[in-house]
Amino acid sequence: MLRIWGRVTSINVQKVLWCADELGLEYERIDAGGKFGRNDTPEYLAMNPNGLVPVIEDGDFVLYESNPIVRYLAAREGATHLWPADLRARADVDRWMEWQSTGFTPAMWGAFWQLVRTPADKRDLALVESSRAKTERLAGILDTHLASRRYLTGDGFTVADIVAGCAAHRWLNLPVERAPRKNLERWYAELKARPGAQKVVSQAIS
Ligand SMILES: N[C@@H](CCC(=O)N[C@@H](CS)C(=O)NCC(=O)O)C(=O)O
Repeated sequence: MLRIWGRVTSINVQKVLWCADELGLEYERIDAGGKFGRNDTPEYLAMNPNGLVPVIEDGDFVLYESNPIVRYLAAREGATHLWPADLRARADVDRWMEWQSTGFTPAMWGAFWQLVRTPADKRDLALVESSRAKTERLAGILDTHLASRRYLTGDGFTVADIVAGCAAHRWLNLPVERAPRKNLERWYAELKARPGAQKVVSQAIS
């Protein structure tokens, strides 16, 4: 059976769980990372020398990096509705996955770390504000993009919506001021209603 290593509170583990649930996969999940530790043992580092979660084991195949894991699982199941076979459609999905992992999530990291993981008397509020402002700009891009599309790449839900949806869940639940974003909020509400999203959207950000 597919084995997924990682705590459910990790945004990168959440992507994998959401994808596996969309695909109706059976899996065993093992808590690792954060308060569970385990990700610094020699056994774990042999699977992922970065010591980060998630990692999957699919038989003797081991893979780390959440977005490639999500693509691997969709391809393994032949789920071309989630990760298209068509070259250009797939490039569009990949582009939004990259945008999530190199832009949207890193932008909100400072605000997240300070407001969720740092005691109130030790917070760097300038860092919160610069992170908030950077993320607001990107949320504006997402909102404009979603004005003319149901999902990130058009009419169909794809793995791009899964990974950006995990990031949106974090952003929309951070205790910061946000401009109203009607299209982004409509899209997030639709994602939130999906059975596959429940493990993610039921998590308070932590
Ligand atoms: N690029 C990696 C990043 C993985 C990552 O940063 N994971 C974090 C949790 S979101 C982690 O393992 N942190 C250490 C810990 O949880 O102990 C991916 O997408 O899988």
